[in-house]
Amino acid sequence: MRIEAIDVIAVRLPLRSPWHTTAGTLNGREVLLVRLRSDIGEGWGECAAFAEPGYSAEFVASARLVLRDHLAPRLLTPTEVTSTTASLLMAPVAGHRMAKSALEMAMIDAELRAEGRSFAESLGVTRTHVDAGVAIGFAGSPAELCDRIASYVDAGYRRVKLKIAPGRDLDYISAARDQFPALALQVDANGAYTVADIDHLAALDEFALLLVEQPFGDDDLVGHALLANRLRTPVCLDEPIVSVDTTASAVALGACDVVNLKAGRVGGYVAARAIHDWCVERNIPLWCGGMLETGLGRAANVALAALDGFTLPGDLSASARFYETDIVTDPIVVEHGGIAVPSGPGFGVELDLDLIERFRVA
Ligand code: NPG
Repeated sequence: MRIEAIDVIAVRLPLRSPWHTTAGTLNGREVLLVRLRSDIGEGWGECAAFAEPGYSAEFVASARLVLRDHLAPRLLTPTEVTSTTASLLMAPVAGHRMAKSALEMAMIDAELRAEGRSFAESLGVTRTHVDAGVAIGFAGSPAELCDRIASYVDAGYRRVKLKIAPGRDLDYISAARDQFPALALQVDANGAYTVADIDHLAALDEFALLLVEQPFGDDDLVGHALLANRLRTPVCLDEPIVSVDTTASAVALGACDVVNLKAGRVGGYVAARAIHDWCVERNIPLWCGGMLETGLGRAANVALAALDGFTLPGDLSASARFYETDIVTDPIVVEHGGIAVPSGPGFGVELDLDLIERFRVA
């Protein structure tokens, strides 16, 4: 394709309820969209970065800047570019994987729309549905947590992920496991612990958890390896997994039993596919992580998660999990505990331009 225009649009969607994480409390989700126009048609991408650099060093303003001044110029050339060559053209720019992912995503959407093919078809997936999994932020008490889990179990979710941190862990998990003995349950610490907490975290083995996600900081692979040697519960990494090489290092060190794969974090869906294939060859279980995406990012994640290597339910929930109003014309819904893999061209969702204008902040 020959790209003619790249628009970067920031929208702010109100959250249905405050989202409490170790990085703070969110009442709205500011998200950056990339609208690409080319000689083969239009495509849309979504950037996973949040307004604040809490979860990652990238944030909305940094992504806008790097897209405008460093990434878009490299692709706005008179020569042909494709989604598979985009990462090479953007490679001279260090980091900014979430920004790169959004631009590459818009190119994938445009290419597939022009071909009349769905993203799922281009991935070669055969599954028509994926299991719905929900992430629950910190609750005020174990009883409140159990009420919220009950509402999601009633809604059909097959897997629940709980946020934990020192002082907000064992009693909450214990209450959840007592009330839901058969529920697929996992915990995510977002790096809130250190290796000094290994003896405390050994208690996680009492709860038959699917995994414990990112208990320690992003770069403490040795700490995660020590914990993995101590626990029966699989250790899952999120932030440190940014490429095939970092996945291989983490696995070689014994720091990673399970991979949380997020296309935005690894630089795009092309890189995500490569990590998926690497993990499949080595029987490393995968699941698709979430970043409170709009229906656009959710649709792309659902198709990705339909690949055979995604053996565990992901953070794949309905648009209504976080948003009263989603910016796609057909919000993502959970039915019978699953989400249908989009079959339309591109990512299979249509953006509602009126809603984008209504929620646009930049
Ligand atoms: O279901 O989209 C979702 C949210 C899943 O908990 C989720 N994401 O650490 O993976 C994470 C976590 C997150 C939340 C990351 C907020 C960044 C900010």
